[in-house]
Amino acid sequence: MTENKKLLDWVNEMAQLVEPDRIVWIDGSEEQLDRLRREAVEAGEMIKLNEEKLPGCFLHRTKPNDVARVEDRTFICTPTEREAGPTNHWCEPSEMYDKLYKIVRGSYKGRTMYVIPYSMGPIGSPLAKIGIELTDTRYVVLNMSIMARCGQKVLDTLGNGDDWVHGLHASCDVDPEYRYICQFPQDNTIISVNSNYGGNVLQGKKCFALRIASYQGKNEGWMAEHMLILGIENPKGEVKYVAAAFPSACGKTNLAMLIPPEIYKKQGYKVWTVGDDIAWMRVGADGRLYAINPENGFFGVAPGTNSHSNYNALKSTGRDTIFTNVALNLDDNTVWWEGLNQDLPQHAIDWRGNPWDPSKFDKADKSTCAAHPNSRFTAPAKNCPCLSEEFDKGTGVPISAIIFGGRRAKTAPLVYQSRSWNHGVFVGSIMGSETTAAAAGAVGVVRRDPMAMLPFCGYNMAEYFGHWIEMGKKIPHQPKIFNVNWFRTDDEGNFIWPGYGENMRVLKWILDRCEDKADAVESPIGYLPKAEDIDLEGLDVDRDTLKALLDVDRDLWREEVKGIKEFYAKFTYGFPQELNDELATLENNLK
Ligand code: GTP
Ligand code: SPV
Ligand code: MN
Repeated sequence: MTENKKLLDWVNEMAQLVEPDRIVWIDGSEEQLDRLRREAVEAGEMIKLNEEKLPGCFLHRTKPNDVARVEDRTFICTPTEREAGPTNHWCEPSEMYDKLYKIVRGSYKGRTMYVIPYSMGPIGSPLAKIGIELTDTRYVVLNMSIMARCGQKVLDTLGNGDDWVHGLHASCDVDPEYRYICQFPQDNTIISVNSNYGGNVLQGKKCFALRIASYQGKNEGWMAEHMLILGIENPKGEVKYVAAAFPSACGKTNLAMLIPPEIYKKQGYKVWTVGDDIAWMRVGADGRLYAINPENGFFGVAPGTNSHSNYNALKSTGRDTIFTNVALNLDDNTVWWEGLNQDLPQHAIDWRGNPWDPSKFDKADKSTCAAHPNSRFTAPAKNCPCLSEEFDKGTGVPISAIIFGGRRAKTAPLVYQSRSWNHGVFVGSIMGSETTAAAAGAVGVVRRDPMAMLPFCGYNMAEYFGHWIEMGKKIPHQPKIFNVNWFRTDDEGNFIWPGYGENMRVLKWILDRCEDKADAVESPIGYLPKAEDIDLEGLDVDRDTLKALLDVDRDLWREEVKGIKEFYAKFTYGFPQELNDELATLENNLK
């Protein structure tokens, strides 16, 4: 399939290490994928679902100990600890290679090595980059084939080049004690072992497109971000694009596929999805910031997805989709998860593979759920009814606004705008959010997650902040930077803002601000909308509630400043003075 000597040598070298019985190169053909699907079903790795209702769809269950990313076992391996920085786990590369090689040595015995050539970004796009992942797991091959462009065409594009990310995945015994997700940015190398969960082993996604790519972006003058990209078409047919960074399981997929409320639909507004998780952004010849989505599919959170909350996501999962850790509805051999509908399946198998008793289901107790809270679907992007025409072009879309956001029960208002690029970088750097089931560990604890990149920045985060500041200087027509919070709660803990499609009302204000069409009021934290400038027509939210959603509580923000100082104190080397200045301004504004 290739005559690339460096590539062939590397595959051989790795094969000698892991000792597979055979090597299979993934060519990207439907025949080959179909054979792998059949084998996976025969081996009990996947369950074929109802062909009439869910054509081409399969269910897979991971081991119960392997259902989310493992941040405490994720390492950035650089010669010095300083390069990885205070927010990453670090290990010296040769030490980690030794450790990993011991774990994987001979681990493919009796198994097949699959060689997956993949492109992040449309093949041949000047913004795309190539990776080769070696894996012993059909599930990884089949997921990668949805999430990235894979096969012979990628090898043809690579030719005899040597610019590709080297990836080795070994499932070993899926033993959490020996689970490691390691990035070696200087070597363009990723090794993940003892896991089969998406974010750990679909290496094109978080390992490459964020951790390795963020490092490449810093060196090459571009940005790799944990951001959705969406286009909003106005009644005149003009499309403006925004990119938004929310932490894991905080609403990127939902916002990316939003359906505008009736009042906007009537006027002719439309929303187009470019990406739901990752954006690669570069300054274009016209001085604007251009973004591509390097992925080719959606690895989305299943629970809560339904025809009302996210019709387009649900539609995207209607065919050729792999479901992971959702429930199996035995009545019609389809899938179910909490929030899909109100009809609890009467005969179902839960995500662990055990019979599920609907009478014991208690919404408040996650252990009674049929689907795991971080169960996911892997769906081809081309299934999405609102996929942007720009998706496959690879030239990127110009970004008018960058939006940060997280889950904050109280502090952050529904929306505010930064006063400048540097202030916007500050707003991104102080992002806090309540943790979710997307990563192993406690759920619902507020933690700092700057730019939603805490688990994904492949180098020292202080330098990453510096890179943001530097990028601002290189973008003649900078996007405006905003912060949103869909998750404010009342005293009973209920969300005040209806969210989902209604978020369009906030996006509208954001776009109006970008075009100088909407007013704002100054506050200690930045510009806030006037309550009358957010359209509430057709919504069961009154002006007073909206005012409460926009309220900036000075006492809470003074507490917030303390938290930010504590967080900033972690950083010494490379921390930009601009952010300390912004912090001083905020503190001063709150006096
Ligand atoms: P990753 O794939 O982990 O990076 O997550 P994501 O940011 O794409 O998250 P996603 O859109 O899948 O949302 C995850 C959770 O947030 C689901 O439980 C949604 O129901 C919930 N959610 C999304 N948008 C809103 C909103 O506007 N309001 C509220 N209250 N919940 C929302
Ligand atoms: C996230 O956790 O941010 C995800 C899912 O998008 S995973 O690919 O598992 O990282
Ligand atoms: Mn994500």
